[in-house]
Amino acid sequence: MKSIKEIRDETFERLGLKEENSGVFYGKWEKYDPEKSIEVRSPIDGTYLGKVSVASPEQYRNAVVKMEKEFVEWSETPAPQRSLAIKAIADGIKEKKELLGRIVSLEVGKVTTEGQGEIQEMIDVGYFATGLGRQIYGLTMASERPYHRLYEQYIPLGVIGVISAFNFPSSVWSWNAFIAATVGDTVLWKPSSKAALSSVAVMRVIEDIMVKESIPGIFALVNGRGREIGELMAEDKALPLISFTGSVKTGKHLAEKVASRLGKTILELGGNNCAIVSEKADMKVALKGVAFGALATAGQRCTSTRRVIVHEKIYNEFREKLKNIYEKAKTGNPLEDGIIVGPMIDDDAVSNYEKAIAKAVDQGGRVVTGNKVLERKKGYYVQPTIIEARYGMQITKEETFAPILYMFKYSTMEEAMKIHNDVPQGLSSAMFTTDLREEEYFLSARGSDCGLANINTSTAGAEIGGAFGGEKDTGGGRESGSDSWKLYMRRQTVTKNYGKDIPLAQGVQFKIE
Ligand code: UN1
Repeated sequence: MKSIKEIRDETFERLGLKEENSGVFYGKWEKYDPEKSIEVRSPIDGTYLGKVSVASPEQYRNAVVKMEKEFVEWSETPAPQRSLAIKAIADGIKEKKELLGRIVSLEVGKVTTEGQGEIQEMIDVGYFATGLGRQIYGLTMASERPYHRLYEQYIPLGVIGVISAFNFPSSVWSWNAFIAATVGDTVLWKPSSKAALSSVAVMRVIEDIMVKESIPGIFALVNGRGREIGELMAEDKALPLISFTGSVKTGKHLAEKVASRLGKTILELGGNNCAIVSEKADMKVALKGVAFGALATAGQRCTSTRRVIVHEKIYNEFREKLKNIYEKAKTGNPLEDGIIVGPMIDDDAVSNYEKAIAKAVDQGGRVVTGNKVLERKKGYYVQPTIIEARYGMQITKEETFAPILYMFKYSTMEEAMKIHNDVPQGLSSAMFTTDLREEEYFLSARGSDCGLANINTSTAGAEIGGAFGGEKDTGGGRESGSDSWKLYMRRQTVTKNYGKDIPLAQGVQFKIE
């Protein structure tokens, strides 16, 4: 097995990355600034990966102005043509999938298949956007007046701000950017400062494709801290919409700021996703679904399964079988074959893991397996943990970005649903059952209160074709598939009179002669 340094060198060379990279791009790359840079180390073993310089307020402004300028022509380019540009970008990313996935793995510690999956998600949404270019529909209504036409049209908003999180450092940007660009917007991206390198790699690949295919410079990248660049974006009237993925706390702050200037937001905030396992579940399917949801990305997905509610009749059997899976699941270098659980993103994440378990035990929880920090100097590794919990424990209502799974027991569907919904967050949910009535209960108004509901599959790992997002503290936003594109446009109701008089609506008379 090659060292992380060797893998880094090879991948950097093939992608044209340097040790010191500018993290600011708007049609051209700003010069690397050693005074303002982020040092990137791999959470796999602490290997130094390189540096990425961040945007100054002035560079930020330049990037916004450039995106405003590009918007004028881009918004007038026919949508089917725009969507072909996105197709070319998706094709180009496909060619570099392996390399880009590796950068994601190196920087945020995803196991190989998940790093590759992340890039696949970009390609998928790119092809979704390709079709969308010919499906931007509005409705035509019957007018109450003679010789009148009443319909709605969708018009691009302008420059869209995207603030993405470390855990999906490229795909969540593409959910927003590829859809927004297809409908005619330009996009300014501020990635997480924990995933600066991935953003540079993605933008380098896209830049090459844009030059080759003569695609105008509709994407800008402004690396920087949330406190600086994020704040500038929140206050900036030039950004009619900001799509934000991250914590509830930051999301609320951002939403308030943007709302105070009457701007729009798409929020994808915390999740506290739960799976219900019925006594009528297919045990194999349920075990795999819950284990994947809880262990994938080391529990650092918004969609990670954090709670499981198991029917009392199969509770002990399920717990023991799941414990077995956990104890066999290998934790370690995510680029090695057979590793299921990679590292945590940083030392803070390890501390949060420790604190949450300590609180859970303090509040009456019992550790079934796990509760061990494996390494926190050369990389950040923890043992995935299962905790038997009781309904009402405060810690189980909070989102801890770590592989910690709380287990509950239930006897009736009413009871299961009560536990399930009694958390502030509402992103993803799952029910494992082969009983049609239970399934429909789960999907009814009395059932899951989340934006995503899964039957016999995991809370994590959504496809791009559906609208992605959640309710309550998750923020209510929707991104990616279905009709999420509407959020990147403004709806205009058009009334057209082609008659020789002006009849008024509601029969109102207006006599001036
Ligand atoms: C996230 O964690 O912010 O559904 C996004 C999933 C992925 C996306 C997660 N397709 O798990």
